[in-house]
Formats: sequence, structure tokens, C-alpha cells
Amino acid sequence: MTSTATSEKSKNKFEKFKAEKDGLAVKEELEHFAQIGWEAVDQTDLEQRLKWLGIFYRPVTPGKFMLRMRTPNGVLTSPQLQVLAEIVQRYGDDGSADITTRQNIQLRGVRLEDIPEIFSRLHEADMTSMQSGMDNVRNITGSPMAGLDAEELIDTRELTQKVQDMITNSGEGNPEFTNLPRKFNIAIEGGRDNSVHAEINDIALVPAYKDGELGFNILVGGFFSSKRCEAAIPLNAWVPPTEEAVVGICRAILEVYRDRGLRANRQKSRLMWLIESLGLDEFRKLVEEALGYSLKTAAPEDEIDWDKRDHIGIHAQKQPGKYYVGLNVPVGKLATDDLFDLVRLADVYGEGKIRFTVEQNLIIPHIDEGNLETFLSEPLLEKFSTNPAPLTRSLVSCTGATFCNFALVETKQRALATAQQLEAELNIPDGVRIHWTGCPNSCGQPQVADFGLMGTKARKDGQMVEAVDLFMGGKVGKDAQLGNRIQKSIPCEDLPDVLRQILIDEFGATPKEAA
Ligand code: SRM
Ligand code: SF4
Repeated sequence: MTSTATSEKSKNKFEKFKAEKDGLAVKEELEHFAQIGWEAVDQTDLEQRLKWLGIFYRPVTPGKFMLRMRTPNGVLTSPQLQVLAEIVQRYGDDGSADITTRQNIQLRGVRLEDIPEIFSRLHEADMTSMQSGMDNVRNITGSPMAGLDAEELIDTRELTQKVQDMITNSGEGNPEFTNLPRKFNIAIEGGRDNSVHAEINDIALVPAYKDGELGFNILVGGFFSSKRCEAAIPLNAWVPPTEEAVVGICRAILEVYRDRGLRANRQKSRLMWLIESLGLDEFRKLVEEALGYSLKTAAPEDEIDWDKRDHIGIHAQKQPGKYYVGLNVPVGKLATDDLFDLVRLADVYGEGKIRFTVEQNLIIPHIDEGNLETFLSEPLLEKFSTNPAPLTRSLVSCTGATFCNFALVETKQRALATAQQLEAELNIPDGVRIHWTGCPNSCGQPQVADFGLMGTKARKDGQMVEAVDLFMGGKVGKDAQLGNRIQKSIPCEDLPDVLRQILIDEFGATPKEAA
């Protein structure tokens, strides 16, 4: 670590507690914590360091923890999902799960005393929650269609897994990368439709041909934070799609970020701030030094040239006679019974695989053509539709006030209720994407949506009420671009009126009576 970084380090309370004791150290104390109970655990261990293991103390529901898994490329097997279902089952009404905006799953209601046993079950099932929170690399996203899509360029599944294995020491925890200056996001796209929102990641690999050879162009520095949001910029580098090259470039960038990243002010610690302070050329040079070889310059163009697909519905796979079916999981919420049912559906109709998307939906692949009709008549598909109403179809929502103490508003229920109200009132052409996020941290990615709704407070009739700022103009797929805040502090109770008018004026919606 450079001396500049070390002297800055002392200025920030997060840097202080990380220097006192690495987050990963609590792994050795889990049995002890389980015995003494969460109330007796040191406050910093409880509220901060446990997040290094994916265990999130929830001040909104003390004693009921959230467990954030890692699901590289969003792929789980049915035995793995069965384990997750059994974990939340024991918590009765408190137990549930959420699909996240990083193609991942979080469990609710978890008790600290059960964590040692839960971790050994995860280990047996080859799953991990390691390093999924705080100053670590988040779930590595990849094309949800990997290995299924006839038009796919690169299958990203093995690559996302290998990058995760490098960062987490195959899920055991890797102290090399547990003290980054801040959180860090990596995405690997292998198709043509930017299914992972490449532009909002600290590192994104996007498919590109260099001198006729298929590989990846590298983008760096994309991020959202409460103070600033930036799309990733080209590093002017291309790598072949091999494990060695992909893991190598991710490792090298992480090492530069770890050793040089700005640690004084957490609002200015994400990778983009370092790139700007060094200059892109110097940053690239440092990455090459960390790699130990020169990078090839970027291919002139990448291969992202399709509109983004949402994967909902029935789609032919490249394997003849096989189909994948995308189910719409409203705002990503999964009850315990849903989890068990999904395991059964994947086993009976598919090949025991479930995939998540960054839209908080899921895919069951490898269904035989002859079984499609029976599959579509399964009761769970009434809840998780293959043909959802136009707003619910693309609805995304962060956790919000139900479990998140940063939230300024309740999000998930309100998102669904608002969408359903507007769907009842209007004929809406397909393709209006609404993203809710409970506070400016932007976990629900309002900047990538047609309508982005960010929780805030407003004064109405002399009272403080829950409200949202409205973002518009987010574009996804090819030519992705971030949306901007166009209206501030709309009281939530007035929101349906505001959205209804914009849907009519700008999205071709018509009132139902007039149809
Ligand atoms: Fe997030 C913090 C939930 C994706 C930006 N995020 C949090 C915490 C951990 C805050 C907390 O301790 O309560 C939230 C946990 C609430 C809970 O109980 O679920 C939380 N973030 C989420 C999830 C679950 C939202 C969802 O409903 O899907 C997503 C989990 C992804 C995963 O599987 O790892 C989630 N968070 C994101 C994204 C979207 C993305 O990655 O595409 C972003 C914006 C992109 C980015 O990071 O550049 C995001 N989360 C943040 C930030 C702001 C980061 C910053 O640089 O300022 C925070 C606060 C922080 O880190 O200080 C935050
Ligand atoms: Fe919590 Fe805010 Fe993230 Fe929503 S956007 S999950 S409210 S931190």
C-alpha cells in the first residue's frame, strides 16, 4: 500500500475499524457469537464486520439477519436452492428470500445462532456468502442466457465463477481483497444485449473482436452513489476470453484499486475517483505493471448491438427441442413455499437449474418442448407469470423501508400497488421499465429505467410525507445511457396521477374506458 493511501487511511472511521481488525476475522468467531447471542456481540463486529461474511444485522428487525449469498452468473442448481429453502423454512413467517439487482439472492429472518450450521450446509452445497457486503467485490454478474442462447458470443458462467474463486479464495475468504477502499462491482457480458447493465459496474467486460479474434473490451469506473453516478469508461484494453486473461485483468485492477484507491472520504472512494485522480493513461499503466505484461489496445467496436431482452416468457434454446422459460417474480420476492416449488419445477421439467436476472426475475432452462404445456399449467405460474402485465413485467425495486435502515420510503409493496393501479386504468404498450429505489444509494438502479423513482421526503399540507424524485431517460442495451432526475419530491400519494399523465403523453398509453 502506498504511503499516501496509508496516511489518508487514518482519517476515515471505516478505515480505522478495518485497520484494527479485518472484517474476515469474525469468521473464526461465529461459534462464539452463536453461543453468546447477537445482543452480546461487539457493535462493530455486529453491524459492520459480519457483512464481510454476507451476514447483515438489520436494525429494522433486530435479531433477524439478512444473509446475502453469492450467485456467480445468477446460476443455482436445484439442490442448492433446496438448501436455501430449508434454511428460511425454519423461520416461519420471518423466512423469505429476495432476488437482487445483481442477479443474486438474499435470505431473510436468519438467526445468528444458526449461522455455524448454515455455513456448513452452504459449504457442503458448494455455495458461499463470503465477501458479499461492505468493502468487497459484490456478486459477479454474467449473461443469464449463457450456454442457452444460439446467438451467444462467449459463455460467461465459468469466467464469473473463476473470478469469484480468485476474489474469495473459492468461498473460504481471501484477505488479499477484504480491505478495498469501498464496494466494487464486476460484470461479464457474453451476449449482444448488455443483459448485465455493463455500464454501471466498476469493471465490465463486453464482447469485442480484435483483429478477428473474439474477446472482451474492458470498461472501468461505472458506479452509482448518493452523491454521484457515472457510466463506465473504456480502459482501451482488450483481453482474450480465457480464464487466465479474465481473472488476470480483474485481479490487476483490484490490486491497483486496493493499493492506490482513495481512502479519506467514502463518498470519493469508488474506482472512478481513483481513475480521475491518476488519469486514465497512468491508471492503465499501473494495471499493466500489476499484470506484468502489456495490454492490447481495445477493439474499435464492441458487439453490443441488440436491444436488451427481458427473458420473460418461452424461448427456444440453442439445444434443439429445449426451451427456457422466464418467470416474472414481482419485485423479486420469494416466499419459502415458492422456493420449494421452484426446486420441484426445475427438477421435474428442467435439468435442475435455476437462473436469476438483474431484473429480479428467474429463468428455468432445459424444458423439453413436449413438457411445455404441462409446465405452463403449474399453479406457481399464476403467481410468477410468463406473460405479466406491461408494468409489472419490468418492475424492479430495492429492499426499501421494510428491512433497510437507509430507506426513506417503503418501496416493494408500493411499487407493485402503483403498477397494478396504472395497469387497471390504462392500456399500456409493452416496454415501460419502472425502477424503485428507497434512497439515493440507488440499489434499485433508477438511472437505468424509463421511470426511476428514488425515495425522499416532501412536505404536503404542512406534513412530512413519503415522496419520490422522478428520473427519466435511462436507456439499456446498445447505446445504454443513464437517466436524469427530472422532477423532485413528488408525494407518493400523488405519484399515480403523475405517472398516468406521462404514460399517456409520452408512452402511448390510453385510458381503459376510451379503448
Ligand atoms: Fe445496495 C447499501 C441492498 C444493489 C448501491 N444495499 C446497501 C445495503 C447493504 C444497506 C444496508 O446495510 O442496509 C442494502 C441492504 C438492504 C437489505 O436488507 O436488503 C442494499 N443493494 C441492495 C440490494 C439487495 C437491492 C435489491 O433489492 O436488489 C442489491 C444487492 C445486490 C447484491 O446481490 O449484491 C443492491 N446497491 C446495489 C446496486 C445496483 C448494482 O450493483 O447494480 C447499487 C448501485 C451500483 C453501485 O454500487 O455502483 C447499490 N448499496 C449501494 C450503495 C451506494 C454505494 C456508494 O458507492 O455510495 C450502498 C451504501 C454504501 O455502500 O455505503 C448500498
Ligand atoms: Fe436500502 Fe437505499 Fe439501497 Fe434501497 S437504495 S436497499 S433503501 S440502501
